Amino acid sequence: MKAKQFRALLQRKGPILLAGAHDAISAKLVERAGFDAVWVSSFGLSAAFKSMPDANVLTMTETLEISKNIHSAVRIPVIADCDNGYGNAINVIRTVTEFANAGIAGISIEDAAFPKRCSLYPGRHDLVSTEEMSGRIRAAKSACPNPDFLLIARTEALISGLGLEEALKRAGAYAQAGADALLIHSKAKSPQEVLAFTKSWKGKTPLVVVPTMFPNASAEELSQAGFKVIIFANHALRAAVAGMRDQLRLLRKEGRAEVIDGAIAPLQEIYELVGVSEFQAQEEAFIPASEEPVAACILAAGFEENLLPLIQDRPKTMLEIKGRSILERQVALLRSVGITNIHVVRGYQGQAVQMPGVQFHENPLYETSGIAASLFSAGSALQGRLLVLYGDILFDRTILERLLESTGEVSLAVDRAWYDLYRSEGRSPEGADLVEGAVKPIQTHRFLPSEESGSVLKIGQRLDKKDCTGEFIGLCLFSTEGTRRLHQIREEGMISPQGQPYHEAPSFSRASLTDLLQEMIDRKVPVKAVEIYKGWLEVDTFEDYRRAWAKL
Ligand code: SPV
Ligand code: MG
Repeated sequence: MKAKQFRALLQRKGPILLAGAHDAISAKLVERAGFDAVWVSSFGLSAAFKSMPDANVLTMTETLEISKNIHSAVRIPVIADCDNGYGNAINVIRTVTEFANAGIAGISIEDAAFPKRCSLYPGRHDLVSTEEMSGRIRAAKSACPNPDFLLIARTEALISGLGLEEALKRAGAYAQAGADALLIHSKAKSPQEVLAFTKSWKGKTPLVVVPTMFPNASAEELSQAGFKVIIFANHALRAAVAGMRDQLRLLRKEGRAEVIDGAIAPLQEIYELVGVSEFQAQEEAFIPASEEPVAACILAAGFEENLLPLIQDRPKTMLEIKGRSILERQVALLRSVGITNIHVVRGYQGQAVQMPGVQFHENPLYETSGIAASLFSAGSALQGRLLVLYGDILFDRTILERLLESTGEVSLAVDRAWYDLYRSEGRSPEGADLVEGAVKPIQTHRFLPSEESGSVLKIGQRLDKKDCTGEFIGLCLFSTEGTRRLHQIREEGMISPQGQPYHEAPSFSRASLTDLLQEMIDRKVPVKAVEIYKGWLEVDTFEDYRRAWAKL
């Protein structure tokens, strides 16, 4: 396909411009700069891949591997520099077959003897005979599995000082042997030598030039003179070396990365080049969100005066409803969706909280601290994907399943029914954790949870109800990144001055979960609302407890 693409370029008017690449990312930049095709430069590969001279030190298979990487990274055709074909006609047969089968558009082989030395190096440049090279070309053409594959025959006659006549003679013989294009290489300091060649050349085979040593010659000028393909062979490599050399020196000297920030590609550019957004879309499409195990932390330390004497000898979470405590019901539900790493934070009447197979943490300061402090009592158990829930709520399994499917950094189960209650009856449950969402719901008598979860703008108990869109039910999921941010807030909160209000709390140590969530929102951590409609209850009062009995 790419071989055909290159053939089409040959039919187009004007020159075909190639730039050399030494790896996949430099090839991508060649493509983005608008070049027609990529030149896989043996000079560039030897330097970048091995930091060795361009002297047949890279094997055919090494060159093939890198050429394949480059080919996969770009949509434009790739022409690989295969030196002298790595040996005689038999080696050339294998080379051409492998490169053509790999989808490379074409290769160049030169008449330098094996092992070759880079054309630009001073010193001797031995060539094989015209007959030997013609045999290699015939072998390549007869063995090539793709008729569109381009075989560039390159003569080093000018490089080795054999002169114009020899260059013309060899070029003619190579065209005769079946070459699809002829590269006339020169290391003269001016384009005169190659221009003299085109003046005398009478053949029809397209000509290729590499203007490294005569950089003042423009593509336009070379094209006018008769060159169809112009290869800027090593400029990307040299640009990269100059950039790395200068910025590394400066970085070493200053010891602070900021000093070179303006001179290096932003991370976003690298992400974009390597396709991070496609990668994320694939992750979302093909990797189940639940693959990373979820830990759960049940916050059951608090004391609720309203519920005395019911909770005289046990905390709320141990209240029995039809023979099973709230905690037992929660743990059974969590296990039913595969969550087995379960932590419970105890405080008030802690000794009464018992449950096989869960891990306990203590908040001895439950009387004077907030829910956030209870959460942080679980310490290093707060790791990876983390579900956090109040110890006094009961909820439907589907709510839990929907929350676990959410891919946000922080996802809250938010009951939309609150909105309908408030709008129609002007009522809001005492002490409800209110949520202001980015998307205002429409009040209707029917409801279908939105597949998309909207952002949470504000959360707290003292928000203006007119702006609120739902109630946080006390069940939320943190992604691994969300949990990391939670720890960051904890560390910073611990060293913040005491006695200063923290969102709605009088201080950080008395903060509730909603204060932590508001802090996350303020820090631009994406907090999403997973919309639900009823299907849960909280046991905060006698009335709640009575209702729980009636409902279950
Ligand atoms: C290359 O880029 O590897 C070439 C061109 O073959 S030159 O380095 O000028 O020989
Ligand atoms: Mg080369």
